Amino acid sequence: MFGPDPYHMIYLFSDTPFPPSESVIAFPFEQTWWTVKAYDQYGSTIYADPLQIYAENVRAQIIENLITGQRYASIQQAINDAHPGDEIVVGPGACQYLENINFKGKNLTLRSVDPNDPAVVAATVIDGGHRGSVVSFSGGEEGNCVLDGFTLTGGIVGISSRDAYPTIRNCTIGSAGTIAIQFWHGYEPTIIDCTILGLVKEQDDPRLVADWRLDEKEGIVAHDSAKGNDGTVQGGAAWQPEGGMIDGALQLDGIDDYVSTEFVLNPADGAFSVFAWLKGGAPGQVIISQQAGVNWLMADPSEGKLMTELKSAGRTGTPLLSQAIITDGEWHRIGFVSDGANRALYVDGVVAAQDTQTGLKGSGGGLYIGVGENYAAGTFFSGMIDDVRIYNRAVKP
Ligand SMILES: [Ca+2]
Ligand SMILES: [Ca+2]
Repeated sequence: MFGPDPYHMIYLFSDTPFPPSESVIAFPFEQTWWTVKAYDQYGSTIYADPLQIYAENVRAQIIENLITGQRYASIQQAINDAHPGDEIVVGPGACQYLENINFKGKNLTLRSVDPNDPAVVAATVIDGGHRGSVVSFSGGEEGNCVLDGFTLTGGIVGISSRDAYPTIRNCTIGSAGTIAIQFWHGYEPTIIDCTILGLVKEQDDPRLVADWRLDEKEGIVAHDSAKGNDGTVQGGAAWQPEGGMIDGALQLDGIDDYVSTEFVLNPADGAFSVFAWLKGGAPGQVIISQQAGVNWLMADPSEGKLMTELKSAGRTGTPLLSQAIITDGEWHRIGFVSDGANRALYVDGVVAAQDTQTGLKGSGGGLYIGVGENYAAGTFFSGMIDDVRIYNRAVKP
Protein backbone atom coordinates (compact mmCIF):
# COMPACT_ATOMS: atom_id res chain seq x y z
CA MET A 1 0.00 0.00 0.00
CA PHE A 2 1.11 3.51 -0.78
CA GLY A 3 0.01 6.84 0.61
CA PRO A 4 0.85 10.58 0.69
CA ASP A 5 1.56 10.36 4.45
CA PRO A 6 1.89 7.59 7.07
CA TYR A 7 -1.78 7.93 8.13
CA HIS A 8 -3.42 7.76 4.72
CA MET A 9 -2.38 4.58 2.97
CA ILE A 10 -4.90 4.73 0.16
CA TYR A 11 -3.27 3.18 -2.88
CA LEU A 12 -3.48 -0.58 -2.95
CA PHE A 13 -0.93 -2.18 -5.24
CA SER A 14 -1.81 -5.82 -4.77
CA ASP A 15 -4.09 -7.91 -2.60
CA THR A 16 -3.63 -11.24 -4.29
CA PRO A 17 -2.53 -14.38 -2.44
CA PHE A 18 0.52 -14.40 -4.73
CA PRO A 19 3.36 -11.89 -4.92
CA PRO A 20 2.61 -9.11 -7.41
CA SER A 21 4.16 -9.77 -10.79
CA GLU A 22 4.35 -6.11 -11.83
CA SER A 23 6.98 -3.65 -10.79
CA VAL A 24 6.16 -0.20 -9.36
CA ILE A 25 8.22 2.12 -11.50
CA ALA A 26 6.60 5.49 -10.72
CA PHE A 27 5.59 6.87 -7.34
CA PRO A 28 1.89 7.65 -7.02
CA PHE A 29 2.35 10.75 -4.80
CA GLU A 30 4.79 13.61 -4.61
CA GLN A 31 5.80 12.34 -1.17
CA THR A 32 5.15 8.62 -1.08
CA TRP A 33 4.95 6.39 1.96
CA TRP A 34 4.53 2.66 1.80
CA THR A 35 3.61 -0.17 4.11
CA VAL A 36 2.70 -3.82 4.05
CA LYS A 37 -0.54 -5.33 5.29
CA ALA A 38 -0.60 -9.11 5.28
CA TYR A 39 -3.43 -11.54 6.11
CA ASP A 40 -2.85 -15.05 7.29
CA GLN A 41 -5.23 -18.00 6.93
CA TYR A 42 -6.89 -17.34 10.35
CA GLY A 43 -7.88 -13.80 9.44
CA SER A 44 -5.11 -12.20 11.48
CA THR A 45 -3.52 -9.14 9.95
CA ILE A 46 -0.04 -7.76 10.28
CA TYR A 47 1.01 -4.20 9.57
CA ALA A 48 4.47 -2.87 9.10
CA ASP A 49 5.22 0.74 10.07
CA PRO A 50 4.95 3.04 7.05
CA LEU A 51 8.21 4.21 5.56
CA GLN A 52 8.85 7.17 3.33
CA ILE A 53 10.29 6.38 -0.09
CA TYR A 54 13.06 8.64 -1.27
CA ALA A 55 13.38 8.72 -5.01
CA GLU A 56 17.17 8.85 -4.96
CA ASN A 57 17.25 5.55 -3.07
CA VAL A 58 15.18 3.69 -5.61
CA ARG A 59 16.18 2.52 -9.04
CA ALA A 60 13.49 0.40 -10.56
CA GLN A 61 14.63 -2.70 -12.42
CA ILE A 62 13.19 -2.51 -15.87
CA ILE A 63 12.99 -5.54 -18.15
CA GLU A 64 10.92 -4.72 -21.18
CA ASN A 65 10.14 -6.38 -24.49
CA LEU A 66 10.30 -3.37 -26.82
CA ILE A 67 8.20 -5.09 -29.48
CA THR A 68 5.25 -5.97 -27.24
CA GLY A 69 5.72 -3.28 -24.59
CA GLN A 70 5.36 -5.95 -21.90
CA ARG A 71 7.45 -5.58 -18.74
CA TYR A 72 8.80 -8.47 -16.71
CA ALA A 73 10.04 -9.30 -13.25
CA SER A 74 12.86 -11.52 -14.57
CA ILE A 75 14.96 -11.71 -17.71
CA GLN A 76 14.15 -15.41 -18.17
CA GLN A 77 10.42 -14.70 -18.00
CA ALA A 78 10.87 -12.10 -20.75
CA ILE A 79 12.75 -14.62 -22.92
CA ASN A 80 10.16 -17.33 -22.26
CA ASP A 81 7.40 -15.05 -23.56
CA ALA A 82 9.38 -13.60 -26.47
CA HIS A 83 9.17 -14.44 -30.16
CA PRO A 84 12.07 -14.60 -32.61
CA GLY A 85 13.15 -11.10 -33.64
CA ASP A 86 12.00 -9.48 -30.40
CA GLU A 87 14.22 -7.01 -28.55
CA ILE A 88 14.39 -7.14 -24.78
CA VAL A 89 15.98 -4.24 -22.93
CA VAL A 90 17.26 -4.58 -19.39
CA GLY A 91 17.81 -1.50 -17.25
CA PRO A 92 20.75 -1.13 -14.89
CA GLY A 93 19.78 -3.05 -11.79
CA ALA A 94 19.30 -1.55 -8.35
CA CYS A 95 21.24 -4.66 -7.53
CA GLN A 96 22.41 -7.55 -9.71
CA TYR A 97 20.04 -9.72 -11.65
CA LEU A 98 20.37 -13.06 -9.87
CA GLU A 99 19.48 -15.40 -12.69
CA ASN A 100 20.71 -18.17 -14.94
CA ILE A 101 19.53 -17.20 -18.42
CA ASN A 102 18.73 -19.64 -21.23
CA PHE A 103 17.93 -18.31 -24.70
CA LYS A 104 16.14 -21.60 -25.51
CA GLY A 105 16.96 -21.42 -29.21
CA LYS A 106 15.25 -18.06 -29.74
CA ASN A 107 16.92 -15.66 -32.13
CA LEU A 108 16.26 -12.41 -30.31
CA THR A 109 18.21 -9.45 -28.98
CA LEU A 110 18.81 -9.10 -25.24
CA ARG A 111 20.59 -5.86 -24.45
CA SER A 112 21.27 -3.30 -21.78
CA VAL A 113 19.99 0.26 -22.07
CA ASP A 114 23.19 1.49 -23.73
CA PRO A 115 25.60 -1.32 -24.67
CA ASN A 116 28.21 1.17 -25.90
CA ASP A 117 28.47 2.93 -22.53
CA PRO A 118 30.95 1.06 -20.31
CA ALA A 119 29.29 2.51 -17.19
CA VAL A 120 25.96 1.01 -18.23
CA VAL A 121 27.59 -2.33 -19.01
CA ALA A 122 29.29 -2.33 -15.60
CA ALA A 123 25.97 -1.54 -13.88
CA THR A 124 23.92 -4.15 -15.74
CA VAL A 125 25.07 -7.32 -14.03
CA ILE A 126 23.70 -10.84 -14.35
CA ASP A 127 24.96 -13.05 -11.52
CA GLY A 128 24.54 -16.80 -12.04
CA GLY A 129 25.10 -17.68 -8.40
CA HIS A 130 26.82 -20.94 -7.58
CA ARG A 131 25.45 -23.12 -10.32
CA GLY A 132 25.39 -23.70 -14.06
CA SER A 133 26.25 -21.09 -16.61
CA VAL A 134 25.17 -17.48 -16.32
CA VAL A 135 23.93 -17.45 -19.92
CA SER A 136 23.20 -20.57 -21.99
CA PHE A 137 22.58 -20.95 -25.68
CA SER A 138 21.14 -24.43 -25.86
CA GLY A 139 20.73 -25.01 -29.57
CA GLY A 140 19.59 -23.32 -32.76
CA GLU A 141 20.61 -19.76 -31.88
CA GLU A 142 22.19 -18.09 -34.89
CA GLY A 143 24.08 -14.89 -35.65
CA ASN A 144 20.95 -12.79 -35.19
CA CYS A 145 20.67 -14.01 -31.61
CA VAL A 146 22.43 -11.18 -29.79
CA LEU A 147 23.57 -10.63 -26.21
CA ASP A 148 24.71 -7.03 -25.96
CA GLY A 149 26.08 -4.90 -23.15
CA PHE A 150 26.03 -6.98 -19.95
CA THR A 151 28.43 -7.87 -17.20
CA LEU A 152 28.24 -11.61 -16.45
CA THR A 153 29.52 -12.95 -13.16
CA GLY A 154 29.05 -15.96 -10.88
CA GLY A 155 28.04 -19.33 -12.29
CA ILE A 156 30.35 -22.25 -13.01
CA VAL A 157 30.91 -20.74 -16.46
CA GLY A 158 29.94 -17.35 -17.90
CA ILE A 159 28.54 -18.41 -21.27
CA SER A 160 27.76 -21.91 -22.49
CA SER A 161 27.00 -22.36 -26.19
CA ARG A 162 25.94 -25.73 -27.58
CA ASP A 163 24.84 -26.24 -31.18
CA ALA A 164 24.51 -22.47 -31.50
CA TYR A 165 26.53 -19.60 -32.86
CA PRO A 166 25.10 -16.43 -31.29
CA THR A 167 26.61 -12.95 -31.39
CA ILE A 168 27.96 -11.62 -28.10
CA ARG A 169 28.89 -7.94 -28.06
CA ASN A 170 30.09 -5.38 -25.54
CA CYS A 171 29.97 -7.79 -22.63
CA THR A 172 32.29 -8.37 -19.71
CA ILE A 173 32.27 -12.14 -19.36
CA GLY A 174 33.47 -13.80 -16.19
CA SER A 175 32.41 -16.60 -13.87
CA ALA A 176 33.03 -17.98 -10.41
CA GLY A 177 35.17 -20.72 -12.01
CA THR A 178 38.07 -20.61 -14.44
CA ILE A 179 36.03 -20.84 -17.67
CA ALA A 180 34.46 -17.68 -19.08
CA ILE A 181 33.08 -19.22 -22.27
CA GLN A 182 32.61 -22.82 -23.29
CA PHE A 183 31.38 -24.02 -26.64
CA TRP A 184 31.26 -27.29 -28.49
CA HIS A 185 33.39 -28.18 -31.52
CA GLY A 186 32.40 -26.38 -34.65
CA TYR A 187 30.03 -23.92 -32.98
CA GLU A 188 32.07 -20.95 -31.96
CA PRO A 189 30.06 -17.90 -30.91
CA THR A 190 30.94 -14.57 -32.51
CA ILE A 191 32.57 -12.41 -29.82
CA ILE A 192 32.80 -8.67 -30.55
CA ASP A 193 34.29 -6.02 -28.25
CA CYS A 194 34.03 -8.16 -25.12
CA THR A 195 36.25 -8.36 -22.07
CA ILE A 196 36.79 -12.03 -21.30
CA LEU A 197 37.83 -12.78 -17.71
CA GLY A 198 38.79 -16.44 -17.93
CA LEU A 199 39.33 -19.30 -20.35
CA VAL A 200 37.55 -19.84 -23.64
CA LYS A 201 37.21 -23.60 -23.80
CA GLU A 202 36.18 -25.80 -26.69
CA GLN A 203 34.46 -28.88 -25.31
CA ASP A 204 34.51 -32.35 -26.73
CA ASP A 205 31.86 -33.21 -29.23
CA PRO A 206 30.82 -36.87 -29.51
CA ARG A 207 30.00 -36.30 -33.17
CA LEU A 208 33.57 -35.32 -33.97
CA VAL A 209 34.65 -38.68 -35.35
CA ALA A 210 38.21 -37.80 -36.39
CA ASP A 211 40.60 -34.95 -35.64
CA TRP A 212 44.13 -35.17 -36.96
CA ARG A 213 45.75 -32.08 -35.46
CA LEU A 214 49.09 -32.88 -37.13
CA ASP A 215 51.01 -31.42 -34.20
CA GLU A 216 53.57 -34.24 -34.06
CA LYS A 217 57.28 -33.47 -34.13
CA GLU A 218 58.58 -36.78 -35.45
CA GLY A 219 57.65 -40.31 -36.45
CA ILE A 220 55.15 -41.72 -38.93
CA VAL A 221 52.02 -41.67 -36.74
CA ALA A 222 49.46 -38.90 -37.18
CA HIS A 223 47.40 -39.12 -33.99
CA ASP A 224 43.62 -38.82 -34.09
CA SER A 225 42.62 -36.93 -30.94
CA ALA A 226 38.91 -37.70 -31.37
CA LYS A 227 38.55 -41.49 -31.60
CA GLY A 228 42.09 -42.84 -31.78
CA ASN A 229 41.95 -43.57 -35.51
CA ASP A 230 45.63 -42.79 -36.01
CA GLY A 231 46.98 -42.25 -39.51
CA THR A 232 50.25 -43.42 -41.04
CA VAL A 233 52.56 -40.88 -42.65
CA GLN A 234 53.95 -42.11 -45.99
CA GLY A 235 56.74 -40.94 -48.26
CA GLY A 236 58.75 -39.06 -45.64
CA ALA A 237 56.42 -36.09 -45.23
CA ALA A 238 57.98 -33.48 -42.91
CA TRP A 239 56.47 -32.39 -39.60
CA GLN A 240 56.43 -28.60 -39.11
CA PRO A 241 55.92 -28.22 -35.35
CA GLU A 242 56.16 -24.44 -35.53
CA GLY A 243 54.73 -23.89 -38.99
CA GLY A 244 51.08 -24.85 -38.81
CA MET A 245 47.90 -22.87 -38.70
CA ILE A 246 47.03 -24.35 -35.31
CA ASP A 247 50.31 -25.38 -33.68
CA GLY A 248 52.14 -27.80 -36.00
CA ALA A 249 51.26 -29.03 -39.49
CA LEU A 250 52.44 -31.61 -42.03
CA GLN A 251 54.50 -30.56 -45.08
CA LEU A 252 53.91 -32.73 -48.15
CA ASP A 253 56.28 -32.80 -51.13
CA GLY A 254 53.81 -33.31 -54.00
CA ILE A 255 55.71 -36.41 -55.12
CA ASP A 256 54.95 -39.37 -52.88
CA ASP A 257 53.95 -37.94 -49.45
CA TYR A 258 50.53 -38.61 -47.93
CA VAL A 259 48.78 -39.93 -44.81
CA SER A 260 46.62 -43.06 -44.86
CA THR A 261 43.97 -43.92 -42.27
CA GLU A 262 41.57 -46.72 -41.52
CA PHE A 263 37.84 -46.38 -42.27
CA VAL A 264 36.21 -43.37 -40.59
CA LEU A 265 32.78 -43.00 -42.17
CA ASN A 266 30.73 -43.81 -45.23
CA PRO A 267 29.33 -40.75 -47.08
CA ALA A 268 26.23 -42.80 -47.95
CA ASP A 269 25.26 -42.99 -44.26
CA GLY A 270 23.86 -39.44 -44.10
CA ALA A 271 24.93 -36.05 -42.77
CA PHE A 272 28.63 -35.47 -42.30
CA SER A 273 31.25 -32.73 -42.51
CA VAL A 274 34.97 -32.58 -43.24
CA PHE A 275 37.28 -29.59 -42.66
CA ALA A 276 41.00 -28.96 -43.10
CA TRP A 277 43.48 -26.11 -43.22
CA LEU A 278 45.85 -25.95 -46.17
CA LYS A 279 48.60 -23.73 -47.50
CA GLY A 280 50.06 -24.13 -50.98
CA GLY A 281 49.19 -26.87 -53.42
CA ALA A 282 48.49 -26.67 -57.14
CA PRO A 283 45.55 -27.31 -59.50
CA GLY A 284 44.49 -30.95 -59.58
CA GLN A 285 45.96 -31.80 -56.18
CA VAL A 286 43.85 -33.54 -53.57
CA ILE A 287 43.57 -32.74 -49.85
CA ILE A 288 41.35 -35.64 -48.75
CA SER A 289 40.12 -38.71 -50.62
CA GLN A 290 38.62 -42.07 -49.78
CA GLN A 291 39.99 -45.42 -50.82
CA ALA A 292 37.53 -47.15 -53.20
CA GLY A 293 35.67 -43.87 -53.13
CA VAL A 294 36.15 -40.37 -54.49
CA ASN A 295 38.15 -37.22 -53.85
CA TRP A 296 36.41 -35.41 -51.00
CA LEU A 297 38.28 -32.10 -51.14
CA MET A 298 40.56 -31.05 -53.98
CA ALA A 299 41.75 -28.15 -56.13
CA ASP A 300 40.16 -28.28 -59.58
CA PRO A 301 42.64 -29.30 -62.32
CA SER A 302 42.54 -26.06 -64.29
CA GLU A 303 42.60 -23.16 -61.81
CA GLY A 304 42.91 -24.54 -58.28
CA LYS A 305 39.36 -23.80 -57.16
CA LEU A 306 37.95 -25.85 -54.30
CA MET A 307 35.82 -28.73 -55.52
CA THR A 308 34.44 -32.07 -54.37
CA GLU A 309 33.67 -35.28 -56.20
CA LEU A 310 31.31 -36.40 -53.43
CA LYS A 311 28.10 -36.79 -55.39
CA SER A 312 24.83 -38.61 -55.58
CA ALA A 313 25.03 -42.31 -56.46
CA GLY A 314 22.43 -41.89 -59.18
CA ARG A 315 22.93 -40.84 -62.79
CA THR A 316 22.28 -37.19 -61.81
CA GLY A 317 25.39 -37.13 -59.63
CA THR A 318 27.88 -34.40 -60.51
CA PRO A 319 30.94 -32.93 -58.80
CA LEU A 320 30.52 -29.55 -57.09
CA LEU A 321 32.91 -26.78 -58.14
CA SER A 322 33.35 -23.45 -56.33
CA GLN A 323 34.88 -20.24 -57.64
CA ALA A 324 37.28 -19.96 -54.68
CA ILE A 325 40.94 -20.50 -55.57
CA ILE A 326 42.66 -22.29 -52.69
CA THR A 327 46.16 -22.78 -54.17
CA ASP A 328 47.32 -19.15 -53.83
CA GLY A 329 49.89 -19.92 -51.13
CA GLU A 330 47.81 -18.50 -48.25
CA TRP A 331 46.32 -20.50 -45.37
CA HIS A 332 42.69 -21.44 -46.08
CA ARG A 333 40.20 -23.46 -44.10
CA ILE A 334 38.27 -25.58 -46.53
CA GLY A 335 35.28 -27.78 -45.83
CA PHE A 336 32.52 -29.94 -47.21
CA VAL A 337 29.18 -30.29 -45.41
CA SER A 338 26.29 -32.56 -46.33
CA ASP A 339 23.06 -32.64 -44.35
CA GLY A 340 21.94 -35.69 -46.32
CA ALA A 341 20.08 -33.68 -48.96
CA ASN A 342 22.16 -30.54 -49.50
CA ARG A 343 25.88 -30.27 -49.99
CA ALA A 344 28.06 -27.20 -49.51
CA LEU A 345 31.71 -26.26 -49.92
CA TYR A 346 33.21 -23.77 -47.46
CA VAL A 347 36.31 -21.62 -47.76
CA ASP A 348 37.39 -19.58 -44.74
CA GLY A 349 34.00 -19.85 -43.04
CA VAL A 350 31.96 -18.76 -46.06
CA VAL A 351 29.83 -20.92 -48.36
CA ALA A 352 31.73 -21.17 -51.65
CA ALA A 353 29.27 -23.43 -53.50
CA GLN A 354 26.10 -25.34 -52.61
CA ASP A 355 23.37 -27.39 -54.22
CA THR A 356 20.96 -30.23 -53.55
CA GLN A 357 22.23 -33.75 -54.05
CA THR A 358 20.71 -36.60 -52.10
CA GLY A 359 22.11 -40.02 -51.40
CA LEU A 360 25.87 -39.59 -51.74
CA LYS A 361 27.74 -42.48 -53.28
CA GLY A 362 29.22 -44.63 -50.55
CA SER A 363 32.51 -46.28 -49.74
CA GLY A 364 33.74 -48.34 -46.84
CA GLY A 365 37.38 -47.45 -47.46
CA GLY A 366 39.92 -45.62 -45.35
CA LEU A 367 41.07 -42.11 -46.09
CA TYR A 368 44.06 -40.51 -47.77
CA ILE A 369 45.22 -37.06 -46.70
CA GLY A 370 47.28 -35.42 -49.43
CA VAL A 371 46.65 -37.69 -52.42
CA GLY A 372 43.79 -38.73 -54.71
CA GLU A 373 41.89 -41.98 -54.33
CA ASN A 374 43.79 -43.49 -57.32
CA TYR A 375 47.33 -42.21 -56.47
CA ALA A 376 47.44 -40.36 -59.80
CA ALA A 377 50.67 -38.44 -60.22
CA GLY A 378 49.19 -34.95 -60.29
CA THR A 379 47.05 -35.52 -57.20
CA PHE A 380 49.87 -35.56 -54.61
CA PHE A 381 49.60 -32.36 -52.55
CA SER A 382 52.57 -29.98 -52.41
CA GLY A 383 52.21 -27.78 -49.34
CA MET A 384 51.03 -27.83 -45.75
CA ILE A 385 47.91 -29.47 -44.35
CA ASP A 386 46.69 -28.92 -40.80
CA ASP A 387 43.87 -29.88 -38.44
CA VAL A 388 41.77 -32.31 -40.49
CA ARG A 389 38.38 -32.86 -38.83
CA ILE A 390 35.45 -35.10 -39.68
CA TYR A 391 32.02 -34.92 -38.03
CA ASN A 392 29.12 -37.29 -38.50
CA ARG A 393 26.71 -34.37 -38.70
CA ALA A 394 26.28 -31.15 -40.68
CA VAL A 395 28.48 -28.46 -39.11
CA LYS A 396 28.49 -24.77 -39.93
CA PRO A 397 32.07 -23.57 -39.63
CA1 LIG B 1 58.70 -37.83 -50.15
CA1 LIG C 1 48.05 -28.56 -36.09
